[in-house]
Amino acid sequence: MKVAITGTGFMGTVHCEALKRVRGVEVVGIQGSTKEKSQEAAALLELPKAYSDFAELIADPEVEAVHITTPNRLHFEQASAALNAGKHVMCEKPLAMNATESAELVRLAQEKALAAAVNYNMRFYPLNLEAKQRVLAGKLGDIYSIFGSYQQDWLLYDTDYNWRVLAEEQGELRAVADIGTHWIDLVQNITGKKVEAVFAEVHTVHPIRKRPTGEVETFSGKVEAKESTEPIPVTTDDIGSVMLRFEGGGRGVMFVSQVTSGRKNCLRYEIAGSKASIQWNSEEPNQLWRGARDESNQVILKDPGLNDSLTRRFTDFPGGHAEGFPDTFKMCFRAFYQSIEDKDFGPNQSFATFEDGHREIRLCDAILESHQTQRWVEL
Ligand code: SOE
Repeated sequence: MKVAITGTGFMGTVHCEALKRVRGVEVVGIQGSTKEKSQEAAALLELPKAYSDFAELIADPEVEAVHITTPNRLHFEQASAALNAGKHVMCEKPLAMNATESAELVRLAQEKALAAAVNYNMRFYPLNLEAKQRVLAGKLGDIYSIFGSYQQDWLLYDTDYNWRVLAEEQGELRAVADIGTHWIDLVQNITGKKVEAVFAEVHTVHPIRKRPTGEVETFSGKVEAKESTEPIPVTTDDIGSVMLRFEGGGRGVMFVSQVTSGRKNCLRYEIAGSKASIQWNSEEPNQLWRGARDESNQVILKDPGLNDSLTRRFTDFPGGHAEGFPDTFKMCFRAFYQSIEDKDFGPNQSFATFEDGHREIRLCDAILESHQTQRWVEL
């Protein structure tokens, strides 16, 4: 399977390195915003082809699948063009800028009968798969509550800047859409329960940020000081609080923030059922806490020798050998390319499909509407 990547930022590199670790996949080229950027990235990542632009990439008959890792505003146009050119698509989240676009992508992928995924990679930490299996096997009982958070600190200061802070590049919601959708996708995937209604408030801590003149890579602000800046109005949220109602009656709360000192990339959930509860933290991903009322609590370790069969399919190292962020990409791509090999383009996949990506966008719309109207909004 020959693959090309569009986007040469943080995510382009992560995708390329992960793809090189997936059996049967060959990355043939990359494309950035200019020919020079494509060449620089191709040299750095040791890829044969540096495309001049996206049109050249999708016109390459050798390319069978495209990974989209560009800013959000390009996702719709690029995913549509790639599907129309007969390529399978793995798109970074969010799938598109609004629900009209994402609905159209769902339709197009079905019409073309191609594999179409959104990279909600968090699903592929082995212990999140273990959590899913435990819920499915009824070990938690009926789900009563789902709560947690996703917090980062890379946008803490008003001098922190990246394209994501701009509504025209990221979409109207930022913290909720950029990291909150990971949390919602993850807990929905683990519990099998979809969010039915939301009540939300979002908040912008820094309505004016100091934009450095020139481009700024995601997470790079702390190591690369910029001398010259200009003030820029920001409407996207730094913080979001969302109450959630899940299918089957479960209640939940999600808190997201990109301005929490010391929290680098910290997703936490606690899922409580009638028999037991589980809790997980992405900064210690190889441990899953299990709480029980009538027996001692436990810490379940990532260990293929002890974990469930689904977890084992997506775990490559023995217990005690930590697996983390880059491995989740490898495993997500493994599942994606397996579905292509199996010619299984249906909706029930272990990775997030375009349908899942579309639902996340509808959820963001509902969260924004709830914030604006200060009432519950149903999906
Ligand atoms: C930035 O907040 C970001 O890179 C997200 O866009 C990713 O989806 C998340 O994995 C890490 O943080």
